[in-house]
Amino acid sequence: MAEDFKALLEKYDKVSILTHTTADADTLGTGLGIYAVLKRFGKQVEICNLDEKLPNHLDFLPHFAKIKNQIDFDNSLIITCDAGSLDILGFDLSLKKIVNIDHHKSNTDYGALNIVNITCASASMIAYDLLKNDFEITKESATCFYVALLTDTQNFITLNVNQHVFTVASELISFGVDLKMVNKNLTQRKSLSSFRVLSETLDTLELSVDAQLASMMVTKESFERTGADIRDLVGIIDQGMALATVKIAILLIEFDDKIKVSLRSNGANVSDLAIHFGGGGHLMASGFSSRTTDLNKLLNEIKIEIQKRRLLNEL
Ligand SMILES: [Mn+2]
Repeated sequence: MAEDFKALLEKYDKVSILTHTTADADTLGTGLGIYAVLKRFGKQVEICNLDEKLPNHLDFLPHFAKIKNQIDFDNSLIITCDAGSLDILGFDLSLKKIVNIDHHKSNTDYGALNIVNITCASASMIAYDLLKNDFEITKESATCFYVALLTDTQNFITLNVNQHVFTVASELISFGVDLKMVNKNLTQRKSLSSFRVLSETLDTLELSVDAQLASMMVTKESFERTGADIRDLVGIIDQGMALATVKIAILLIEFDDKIKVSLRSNGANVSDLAIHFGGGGHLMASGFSSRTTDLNKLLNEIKIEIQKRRLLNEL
């Protein structure tokens, strides 16, 4: 893979690094890490994202301010980060040569080169493995890859964490990552609106199927009352999974024109469940968007599909 990547990179002077919408620390950290590496290597590099608002608390990542919302290069090599499908990037990439760096189970192998490994806990692990032998890894790029890994594993506690994760983390730290600075930025920069929306959303918690299924909702009114936006919802669904009896958690988020759904499980295949509704993701963490505007109707449809697929223990 690394050889194929190098050969492809040699053919291009310019590289456009793309990160997915509803950006998280993995897509941005992976993208910014690759950005730092390739810039140092002498390529012309740009990094792009189509979100209206990026997660501000990640502005400590090197080159964060360089992220822009359009592709300016013609004839550049495209590198996509942590994106299971083209639609979540939002850019028109027809006729473009794409390197697809990802770890989602639902990845559609849309690239000319698909560097997809679903056993990796973050896309940044894959990027680091790809680059470490042929390119110079600096403190800057290591910081980006490390933050992506730390965040995508929820501080090293997701079920895909293994010894390899800690080996990579340790190697990255050896490049001089400032752990105090990273930890402070990741733990002490919450917005007040994120607390308020967490509180309101926990109040909507409903347990069903012998308390194996947890569901919560964020309504448009709740966004208005709390001043929160989608960036403030990170981690809320995991509160549902934290309950002892819960095997699947669902979070429905209401917008004017759609409902976004996040799914989590402790083993059941919610990736295929999300694909069924037009989305995708990981085996135990996935999501989709629906044009339906009725929260309860959609929740019911999901519950029926969970039952059909026997994703929970039979009563
Ligand atoms: Mn990821």
